Amino acid sequence: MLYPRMTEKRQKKPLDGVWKFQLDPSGKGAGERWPSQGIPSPIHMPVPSSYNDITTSEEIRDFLGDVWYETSTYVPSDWMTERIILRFGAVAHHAKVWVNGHFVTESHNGFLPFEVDVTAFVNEEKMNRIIVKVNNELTWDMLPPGEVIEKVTEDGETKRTLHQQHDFFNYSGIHRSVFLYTTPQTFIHSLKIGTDFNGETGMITVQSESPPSAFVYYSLKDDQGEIIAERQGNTTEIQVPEAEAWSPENPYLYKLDVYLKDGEGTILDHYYLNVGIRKIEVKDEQLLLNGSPIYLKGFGKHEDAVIRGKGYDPVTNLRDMYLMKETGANSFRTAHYPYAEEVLQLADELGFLVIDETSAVGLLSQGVPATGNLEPVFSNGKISSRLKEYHLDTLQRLIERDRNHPSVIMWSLSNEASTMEPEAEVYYKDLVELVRKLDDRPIMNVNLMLIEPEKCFVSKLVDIIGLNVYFGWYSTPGDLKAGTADLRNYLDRWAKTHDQPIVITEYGVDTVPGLHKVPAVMFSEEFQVQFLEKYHNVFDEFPEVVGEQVWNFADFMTKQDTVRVDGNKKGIFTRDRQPKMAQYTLQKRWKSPLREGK
Ligand code: BDP
Repeated sequence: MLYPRMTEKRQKKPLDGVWKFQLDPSGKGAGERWPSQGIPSPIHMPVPSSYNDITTSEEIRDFLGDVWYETSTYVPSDWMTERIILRFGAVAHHAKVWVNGHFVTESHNGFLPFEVDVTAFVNEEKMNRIIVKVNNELTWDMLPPGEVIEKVTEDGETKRTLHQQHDFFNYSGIHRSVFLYTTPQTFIHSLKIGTDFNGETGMITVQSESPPSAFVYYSLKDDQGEIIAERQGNTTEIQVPEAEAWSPENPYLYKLDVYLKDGEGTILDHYYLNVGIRKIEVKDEQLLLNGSPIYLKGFGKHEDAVIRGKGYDPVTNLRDMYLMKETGANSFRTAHYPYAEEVLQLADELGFLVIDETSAVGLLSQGVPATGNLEPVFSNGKISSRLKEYHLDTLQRLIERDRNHPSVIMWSLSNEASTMEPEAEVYYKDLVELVRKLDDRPIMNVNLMLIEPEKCFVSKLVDIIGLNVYFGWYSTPGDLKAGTADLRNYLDRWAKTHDQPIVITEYGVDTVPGLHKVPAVMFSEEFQVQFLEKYHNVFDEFPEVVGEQVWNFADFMTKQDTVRVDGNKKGIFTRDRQPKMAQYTLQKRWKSPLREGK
């Protein structure tokens, strides 16, 4: 799906701002005709943002169920000859949309964009009313999975709570920008860019999907706007001699203008894209960027910020990127769901290598308290064919959305699933097969530290192994000597049983900023520093380890729990993006040359 862009043939109007908002605890909105008559007793709510932390109401923060949003806008008269599209960057988790009382579309994916052609429903001379019903309940037919539990309290009230499997707050609402945009009637439907680099020459392949009645023209320009090549046809190849390869140190972007013309040469449509020429491969237990080994240094992140929750926020995003650069990071993982498209645009421009993850987090049953065992989820039917369809659909849409970003270097299928269950193998085989059909980037799957390398049914299917490790924290708490010995042993077993390179996708400890202790104890800043230093020494013993991403970039909000003090505190930065002591530990390591190849 193409990101909306303004050109001389396309217009766009953001609908971001303050919308009307109302909770609907009894689900009466549709029955009372809110979609056609407007929502009756609204309060003000910003878009994009999570709604949870904006007001002082506990009811709104913890709300589970339907809420309604409403806005109104005029549409310029000169749009009336065009296709008019309404597009949402993401709404968590379910959305139904009405325009001027007409139901136009729905979505059930909280982290991916959706859009609908509303040309037939907009008025030229009157205000247009857009109404969105948002629901934030999770089920085991979707990702991330979850369950609403109903309990009748002593005073006869039904209390509904969300049982979720993942460690981040269930922020809800219209999370990303909303646009009205136009395309001409004859328009470029999709574009797929592939690049290759042999050390000198760059190769760009372009495939466009456009109506057969029109002709496609491409113009490739360097970053000064000088034309390098011009081509024609739905599918084409462009060789770029002495190409500037894209990398974190030199995120050089070419610009590709794409025109659709009629038989007379009149321009019908125009779209453009940034193109980074780069080659990413997994070879001989190494990760190669443009032919040379690359070591990933960086973070697992979250889209999470004070007040706006998971709402798209360019201010926080840029602060994060500058802090990551300053720390010496060259990469991050979009844990545990697809991030806003604008984040990937920044990663292209600023030079970050991105592990792009689906929202498959929590495909792992929690422990059974009586036995301490993990209850299966693949083999007992909890993971249904519907959930698998949803996972496949998410992967396909993620790849179609993000495949043109040079920053995206691999796809992560899931985080910490029950891959020790034999039934997981068939499930993941189908995911892998789909990805291979759609794209040639390496595939990763991220493992929980309870997964035994000898008994994992999925790792053999992927190109690169992600490991989340917390020895000395969740096991042998506070004992870093035992923790690092366990880590060494664990990595050794992975290295012996698998041929693929390993990225440490999570390692870290909760740390209260300002808590200092000598000797170090858990939760102190000293403990976080020592944990990182000791882990790094172990990583350096393993040539198979081709990357380290600390959990987490910043502190983030979780549900209320006995093991969380106002959220997860494993951040290297606080939630308001100020450094803890450990930032200097990372900066020292990541800004100096690591051992050969790292
Ligand atoms: C890992 C999860 C991550 C959690 C982290 C933690 O992948 O989402 O936040 O543990 O416990 O298991 O901090």
